This record gives sequence, C-alpha cells and structure tokens, in this order.
Amino acid sequence: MSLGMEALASMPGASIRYIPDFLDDRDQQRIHQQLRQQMQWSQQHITVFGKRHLIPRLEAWHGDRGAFYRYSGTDHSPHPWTAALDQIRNRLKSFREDLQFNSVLGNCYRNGEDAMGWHSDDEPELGPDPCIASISLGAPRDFRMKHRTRKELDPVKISLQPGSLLIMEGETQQHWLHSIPRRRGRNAVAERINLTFRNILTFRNIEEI
Ligand SMILES: O=C(O)CCC(=O)C(=O)O
Ligand SMILES: [Mn+2]
Repeated sequence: MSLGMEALASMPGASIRYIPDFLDDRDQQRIHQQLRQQMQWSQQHITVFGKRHLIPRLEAWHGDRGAFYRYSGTDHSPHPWTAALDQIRNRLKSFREDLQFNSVLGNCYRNGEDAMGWHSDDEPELGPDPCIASISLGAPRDFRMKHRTRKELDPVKISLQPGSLLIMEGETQQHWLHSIPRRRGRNAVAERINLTFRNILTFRNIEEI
C-alpha cells in the first residue's frame, strides 16, 4: 500500500508524517552536491556469524561534541556540523519548534545496489520513543515499513522524493520496522543521500575518553 490517509490510518502504533516538498528542487540539488563533498563518508564493515561484510552504502555521523553513537557494530565519534547540515537543522526547527536535534546520520546510496535492511531506530542512546527527521536528496527510493508482530497488516511503501521530509515519532520504532530495498536492472537508480536527524540522550564527556 502506498502512503496516503488510508495507509496512515491502518498503521497502529505509528506516528509518521510525510512532507514531499520540504526543500525546493534547486536547494535539494545544491545541498546534495555540498554534502557529497563535505560529509565524512566511509564504508563500514559488519560481522555476521563470524564473517565480515561490507555494508552496502556509505555512512557519515556528524553532530555536537560528545554525541557518540553505536551503529553497524561500532562506536562512532561525531564529525563536526558542516554549514549545509546546520542550515537544514535550523530549517527543521523553523518548520516545527520541537524538531531540535544534536546529531545526524548520513546514508549515501551510491546506486540501486546500495540498500538498508529491515530494522528500527531503537538504539538505547536515542531513548524509548525517539523523534527522527529524515531528509531525502537525489534519486527517489522506496521506504518500506512493516509491523513487527501483526503479520495481517499490509506493509506500507512510501516513495521518498528528493527534497522530502519524513518524521517518525511516538511509538513508531517500538512497533514498526523499516528498510530501503535494492533497485536492480530496469529499476536501477542514481545516487541518493539521506539524512536522519536524531537526538542522542547519553552524552559522553570527551575529557574522560
Ligand atoms: O535512507 C533512508 O531513508 C532510511 C535511513 C534509515 O533508516 C536509518 O538511517 O536508520
Ligand atoms: Mn532507520
């Protein structure tokens, strides 16, 4: 089912809002190019059943000093805010006063081979009911959501458009999983950058490390 009012109504326990035109096309293109060059992208490994795999995308963690985050099996110390990241952070706050974040995880899907498997953003650093603001730049990609336990509920598909904002909050992460599937062959796509603004609640004192 694609996202519309009827899909939202049939997502018990989810609190999500999709704004397709949060950034206009010129801004989203400019910011995409800036972030491709200015964020500290790297391709991490993950070990599953003793075997090391390359994660199929590039990632970059930026934020306030002390906002450590554990993802893909490793602790990450944040790189500083870039001007473009800070600009979007301010726009989120102007859009809705309570959209205030101390960090952002960037994902760069270089093409349709890059993807993200089923998960929820439920790391302890984010607290029990995190608010996550997700910005999309570049090629559109499908964002899929499925309920953790209620198999009778249809999965939901949102086509995340360039310049869009998706807000997930409330108990969404407790009840729903999300993923970005591969797009191969005829469905191949160009690069996409996704920014998920987050709030790390457990700051580490840098002097102690
Ligand atoms: O690329 C996306 O839209 C999703 C990213 C995501 O789920 C994450 O960073 O946890
Ligand atoms: Mn996620």
